[in-house]
Amino acid sequence: MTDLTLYSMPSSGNSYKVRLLLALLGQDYRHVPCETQSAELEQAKAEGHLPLGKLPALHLEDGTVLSESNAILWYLAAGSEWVPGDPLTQAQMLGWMFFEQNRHEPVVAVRASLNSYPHLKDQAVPQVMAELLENGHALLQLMEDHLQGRDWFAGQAPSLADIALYAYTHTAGTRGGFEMDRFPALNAWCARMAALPGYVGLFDHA
Ligand SMILES: N[C@@H](CCC(=O)N[C@@H](CS)C(=O)NCC(=O)O)C(=O)O
Repeated sequence: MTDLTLYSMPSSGNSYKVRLLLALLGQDYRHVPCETQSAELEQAKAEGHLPLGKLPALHLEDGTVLSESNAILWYLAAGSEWVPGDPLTQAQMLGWMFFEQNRHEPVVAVRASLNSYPHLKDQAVPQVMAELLENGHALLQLMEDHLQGRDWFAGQAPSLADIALYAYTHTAGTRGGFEMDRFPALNAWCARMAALPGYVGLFDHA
């Protein structure tokens, strides 16, 4: 994997997951930033660089394009320490990655988007924001409960589950307005993630 091009949205957690894994793996890549509402994003769509119309999209050396953030993580991490070796822990990791896309992202990330992107302000009506807040707190509590007595989401070491869940959890307070003081185990886990060798933050990219 020497010639990788990543189309990613700088402010998006789904895109950040991939940038974070690439950094943790020490893997070089060409970055094409396409922020929301930007000419670059429209151009990437018009030129066919985003087959599913969404970011992130990873272009491989042979021209193959991979979509869906968690599928891209799976491809990049194959054979690395980021995928547990035994099938049970691997299935637990995948379970948290599906949870992230099916339940966490549609609530935690959506509230952050409504809160922080000016073009979505019209949708950020009080009832919607209140429901997302309540539902998000319940999801974060599930994660908090799971982390009692354990450092990582699946198995004894950090895995793709941690990267997938970290992307939108670490900004749930600052961008989403969630009350993160309620979740000490989650906050400690976020600190462990940020201390990993090679870690980059959401906006630490070319
Ligand atoms: N399930 C997809 C979600 C991708 C997605 O919704 N990307 C958004 C940014 S978070 C996007 O490309 N938005 C630009 C647009 O819809 O025009 C993934 O995990 O990759």
